[in-house]
Amino acid sequence: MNSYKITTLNDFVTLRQKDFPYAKGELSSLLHHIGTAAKIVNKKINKAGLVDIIGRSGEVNIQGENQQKLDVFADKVFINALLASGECCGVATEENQNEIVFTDKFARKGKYVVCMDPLDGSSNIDYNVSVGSIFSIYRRITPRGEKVTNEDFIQEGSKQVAAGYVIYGSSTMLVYTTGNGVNGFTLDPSIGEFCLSHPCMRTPDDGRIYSINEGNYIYFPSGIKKYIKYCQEKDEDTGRPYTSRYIGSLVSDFHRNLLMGGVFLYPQNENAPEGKLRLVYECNPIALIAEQSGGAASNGQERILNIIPGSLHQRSPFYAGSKNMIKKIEEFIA
Ligand code: AHM
Ligand code: MG
Repeated sequence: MNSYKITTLNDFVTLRQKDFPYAKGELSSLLHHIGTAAKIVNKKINKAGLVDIIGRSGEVNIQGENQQKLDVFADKVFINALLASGECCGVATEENQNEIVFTDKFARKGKYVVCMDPLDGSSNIDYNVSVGSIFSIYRRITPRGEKVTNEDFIQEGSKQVAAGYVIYGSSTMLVYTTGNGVNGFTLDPSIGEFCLSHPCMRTPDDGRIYSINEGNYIYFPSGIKKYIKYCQEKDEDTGRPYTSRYIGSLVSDFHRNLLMGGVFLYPQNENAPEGKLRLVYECNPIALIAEQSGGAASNGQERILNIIPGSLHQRSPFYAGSKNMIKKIEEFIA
């Protein structure tokens, strides 16, 4: 093997274009622009703790720009990158009540819409905890050249043509799928490129980690309470008791479990009767990654990717990870 050879994200998406016989490179261009936006957001996140210091000195930040909240910053960076790609005709994000319709004549011809959470878990930033960006790409339903409408953004998750996330952690990674397996790329800061580090990611069928905010225990449905007790029981055959790990940052919790085997749970509870996470731009993209790596994702009753969203910011109970663990959770809920 040639140890000097690296495969960058851009090399990889271009190579993979051949997997789609009719692809003309539009999706590759879109993924390339998402990668660029992620690098800009990454740079800003790395400086998060310095913002006040810089602001106080009065030397930089006279415009007040550094004070901008990071989730608003990330939102703007991703939207601008998607507009610049020329392949995207509209974006829906957690930060905006309604979908953003790109009206210029090039963007209107774009084939794709993107739904995203530009900075998930942003309440963790002040404490130097990992956060993420989550994205989901659909082919538009409305004809090219026209303005996109709400129906383009609320398609069922199984219609996603690509999905992924960026994790801003001890290193920064971009993980994505186009429905043909999952691949992970680590940002090499010295060259400013995402490099293929985790080809063909597979998650174990069984895991030993459960990730849930147990502080909400008394509010959980009884099936979930019983499942938690099951995780804590001793049973040598299944390796129980399991280990509990919960960061409170979906991308980080999911990513760890993807690599190690485990399950992420965010059930409905008395305070959040539909759960907390948003179906369109949090659950669906993570669900596609889960399935494409050999895992599963469910709302407790049915496959996440089969749910037809009623609205952009709809919430859903969410369980994702190792497939036998998801099956077990569904049994407990039933
Ligand atoms: P956000 O979109 O407002 O950042 O919230 C989503 C985050 C997820 O990353 C995480 O899984 C969850 O909220 C944690 O919620 P909780 O603090 O209720 O456990
Ligand atoms: Mg979020």
